[in-house]
Amino acid sequence: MYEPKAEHKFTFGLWTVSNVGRDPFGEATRATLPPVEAVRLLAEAGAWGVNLHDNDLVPIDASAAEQARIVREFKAALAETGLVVPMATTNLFSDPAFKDGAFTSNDAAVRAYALQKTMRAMDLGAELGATTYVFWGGREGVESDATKDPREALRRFREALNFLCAYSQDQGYGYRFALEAKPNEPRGDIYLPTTGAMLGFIATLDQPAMVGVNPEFAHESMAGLNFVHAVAQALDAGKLFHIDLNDQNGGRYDQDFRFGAHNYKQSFFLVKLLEDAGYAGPRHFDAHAYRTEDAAGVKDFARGCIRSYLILAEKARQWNADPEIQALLAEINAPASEGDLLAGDYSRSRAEALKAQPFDRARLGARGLGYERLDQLVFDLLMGAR
Ligand code: GLT
Ligand code: MN
Ligand code: MN
Repeated sequence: MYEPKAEHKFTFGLWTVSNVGRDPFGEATRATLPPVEAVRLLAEAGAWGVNLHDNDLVPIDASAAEQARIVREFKAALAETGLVVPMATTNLFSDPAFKDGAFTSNDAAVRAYALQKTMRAMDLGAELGATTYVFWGGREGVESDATKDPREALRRFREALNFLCAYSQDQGYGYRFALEAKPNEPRGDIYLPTTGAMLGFIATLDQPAMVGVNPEFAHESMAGLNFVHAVAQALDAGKLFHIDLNDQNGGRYDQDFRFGAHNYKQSFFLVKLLEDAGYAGPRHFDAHAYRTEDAAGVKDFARGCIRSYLILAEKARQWNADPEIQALLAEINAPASEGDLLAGDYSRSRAEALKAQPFDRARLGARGLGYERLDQLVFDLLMGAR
């Protein structure tokens, strides 16, 4: 019943299952998992694809010959397992060269290097078959606004994206770009901190149609925002090009927990939103196993992400088929005679009619809406009491 299928497009970042459990206070608790082994682990866990940063696969200082060998071996593992690479991205945050940002750095040499590194990583992604290219500007920010002009930073970021859109077209790669927001960490403040901010920024680019968003559950939650609403806005704008599924307990450090680990209710409404909307893109898990886990625990983690999604998708189907729930929803949305006043486009006569319409304000305010009963049914459904 909870078997993943190709149509679900479950993917993981190479960096997720390869996470070694290092944190700011402690060293690695797991051995490095070579990319080829990560691919095998993901195939066993039921994934459809694997996504990567350039340096998840090819070390930053690899020679051309080393890169060729690594890519050859990786492709062999893909062929052996049937996994695909639908998304690629650039590591523009680990190397000390990017300590003050990549595309928004004050140093023109760093900005130029970031463009070069991204073009090369786009070449690599295209070679592996990727069609989505993610931009997470982890270092694009500041600790102090004394150090960078925020309007200049936006201008630099825009110029870089415009250049790279043109590069993708010039090479015939057919990439769609997906911008990923995060409010902070590793910078004190990261520019364009929310999905909504990204959506506003996209409209200022040379080729907005090529660019959408990659919202992440943990990142929106760190900002205290409702992730389901952020994803809904992206869907409404036709801009949900990719999604980073994971979990997060409130406004803390970026926890990147296993999908479904913490916010059962939000996760349910997120899955219901994606399923009801017919979202057809990859369902990408950008999470990692607890630092307590060994290799077997990492596999449990990966399986858990997929299983939780499938269970919640089944719950969403149950919700849509439940007569009591659907009757309540029908009641909430029942057409009232006043609804006619809202039908159709603006006209002067419609405006006049609406202005003249009497409303029983006290009755509107006094009416109970039955949301307690409905919301309890969410709990009952999720806890298996239905
Ligand atoms: C990094 C970050 C993620 C981004 C990845 C893409 S890298 O792990 O925490 O949220 O999606 O660059
Ligand atoms: Mn992410
Ligand atoms: Mn994260």
